[in-house]
Amino acid sequence: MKIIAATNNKHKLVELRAILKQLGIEVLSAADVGGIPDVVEDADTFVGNASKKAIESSTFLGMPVLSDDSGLCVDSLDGRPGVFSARYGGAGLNDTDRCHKLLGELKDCDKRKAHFACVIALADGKGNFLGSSMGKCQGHIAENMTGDEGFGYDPLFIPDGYEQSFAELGEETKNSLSHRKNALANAIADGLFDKLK
Ligand code: ITT
Repeated sequence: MKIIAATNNKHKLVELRAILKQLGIEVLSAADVGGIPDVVEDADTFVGNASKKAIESSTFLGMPVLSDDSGLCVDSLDGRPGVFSARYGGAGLNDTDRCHKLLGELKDCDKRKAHFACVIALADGKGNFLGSSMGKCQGHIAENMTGDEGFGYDPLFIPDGYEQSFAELGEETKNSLSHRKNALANAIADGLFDKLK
């Protein structure tokens, strides 16, 4: 089976491809099909944004599409940056700037519990929204950035059961336990991909 990932984030694409390859699903990029227009992510939930991205992109392409809306939720910040993870601190910041901003907000704070969340949504390109599934990965925010793999907040996030950040643990370990892996596993268990057959 082939499906297009409606994402402009090349790191997500690499992870989605690696995880779904093991399940026999080939992931095409937006570039592979000539590009897709940007979707305005103005919903206030991961489900809302993921659904919007899947519906608008599949309608534009007339092809089956998978979308991913994800972010980092920090308990002591009432779940921030959450759905605003990609825009935390405003436009013009890069991933490293955003990590520093988060470390600044958590300065002297010993309550560092956090989780990554990911919602995978599917639409069939024939006007049907096929549903969405969420996955989470629990952990905590490190005192400093470590590691150089991955993207986004990976240098700060230490998953439960480990002592290294996602950026230190690397792709294979991250993809075996991440929020994205769990969301895809749930989407498969929920039968979303079966609706495309
Ligand atoms: P698309 O909407 O085009 O898919 P995006 O990067 O804008 O790309 P989101 O709106 O879902 O995607 O924002 C997700 C942000 O959350 C992402 O830019 C990272 O800052 C963070 N994030 C999500 N998953 C992550 C992961 O696995 N590791 C590190 N940071 C992650």
